[in-house]
Amino acid sequence: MSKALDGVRILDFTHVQSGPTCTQLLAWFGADVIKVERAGEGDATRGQLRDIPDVDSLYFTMLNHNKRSITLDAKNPKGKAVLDKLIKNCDVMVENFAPGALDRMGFTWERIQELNPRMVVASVKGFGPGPYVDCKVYENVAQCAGGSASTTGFDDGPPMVTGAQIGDSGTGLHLALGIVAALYQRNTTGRGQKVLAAMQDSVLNLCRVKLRDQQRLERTGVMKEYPQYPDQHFGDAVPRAGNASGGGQPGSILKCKGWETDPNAYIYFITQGAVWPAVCKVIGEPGWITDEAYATPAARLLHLKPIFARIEQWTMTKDKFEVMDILNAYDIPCGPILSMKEIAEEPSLRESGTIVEVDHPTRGKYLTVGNPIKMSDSSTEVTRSPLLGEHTDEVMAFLGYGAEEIHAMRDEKVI
Ligand code: CAO
Repeated sequence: MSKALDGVRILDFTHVQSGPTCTQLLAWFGADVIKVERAGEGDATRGQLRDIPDVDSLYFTMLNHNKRSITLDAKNPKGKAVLDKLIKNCDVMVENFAPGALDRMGFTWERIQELNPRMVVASVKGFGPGPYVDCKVYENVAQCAGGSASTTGFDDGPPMVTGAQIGDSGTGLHLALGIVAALYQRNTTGRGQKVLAAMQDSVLNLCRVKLRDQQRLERTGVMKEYPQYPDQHFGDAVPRAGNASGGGQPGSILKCKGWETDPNAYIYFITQGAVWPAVCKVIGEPGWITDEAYATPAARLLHLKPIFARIEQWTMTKDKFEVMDILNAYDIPCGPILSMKEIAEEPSLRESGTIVEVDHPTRGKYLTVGNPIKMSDSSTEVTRSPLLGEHTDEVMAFLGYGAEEIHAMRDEKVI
């Protein structure tokens, strides 16, 4: 079977998480991704959070599948000459160095265009143009600067970061879309272009509904589906909403049987208007179907806390999977809180290729998250991440270097 991005060659100058997520996706869609790493050291994540001594970490392996790796000192003149050739032979360069690093290496946009006017140059940076443009940024900084932390957590607690890596992997996803769009536009213009995904912007895009709420709050002074309503005061900025859905269908995380000892014995329960009568019947409150205080969504907004407390009395009598089975029979939207252990062991996720077991020559077998995007005409086979410089010789040979030159450059630590 062919792949969506067959024939696209990527110069992958990325490291850590944000850039590598992007190029891994492109590799899963069939692009030939050549990861360029510093000779001797490689991507810093190879050695970070190691669980086995001297073996590439899971941090690295889980972000760099289906790629080739070459080592190169991009600050050495001979290394720069190799990069020139790579630029001429690739369609896309993806990088997430600190601001200005690529220019300092001598690879400005103008220089890259001179070498290959068709090249798409895609960058992740912490911030777009503005006061923080020169800052180095990691995941949680982006979550804080993009509006996520101020709107996550509970009203009586501090701002909170989330486990989902919306700053890094979220930005990598945005960048991948920009690259594919730029390649599509190149079909008509014949030109490459610069593509920028700033981590602050990507987080904010994922927090779009909170900017919606900011404006609703400014207009009306109150947000009736937030837990602060009706008893507490609203300030001038969107407050943290705990586990409230914050959307048009009120929801909450409720305890299930076993919550005293199992930190994940909970379910997310949504009281969608259309199934309110079913909710009332299931929890044993049929009178609430017609009771004026509960009968309409607007009336219920005044009583969400006691409503969820009553529903929780019911969910606490069942385990989360029993609750799920019972509610699904009535089309009541709900979701069990799944631990990573439960997810790793879930057979359906293995069958769909969302969780994949990969074999690695020095690590052995490990689990990873496969391609979350499934395509009917471009399947994904997840292959292990490359060892440092594993493909240097073959890529150098492809660029026209002979065995002796490769040997000499290795002796000089250029590659
Ligand atoms: N050969 C020679 N030099 C190389 C090289 C190579 N193959 N690869 C990298 N380098 C050099 C860079 O040119 C840079 O040199 P200068 O400082 O002289 O310009 C140096 O290595 C360090 O690069 P860096 O500043 O990008 O790396 P860092 O570890 O100091 O910072 C990070 C890391 C992530 C904070 C920074 O790269 C950054 O802000 N990136 C943009 C935002 C981003 O992607 N953040 C997400 C990271 S994932 O959590």
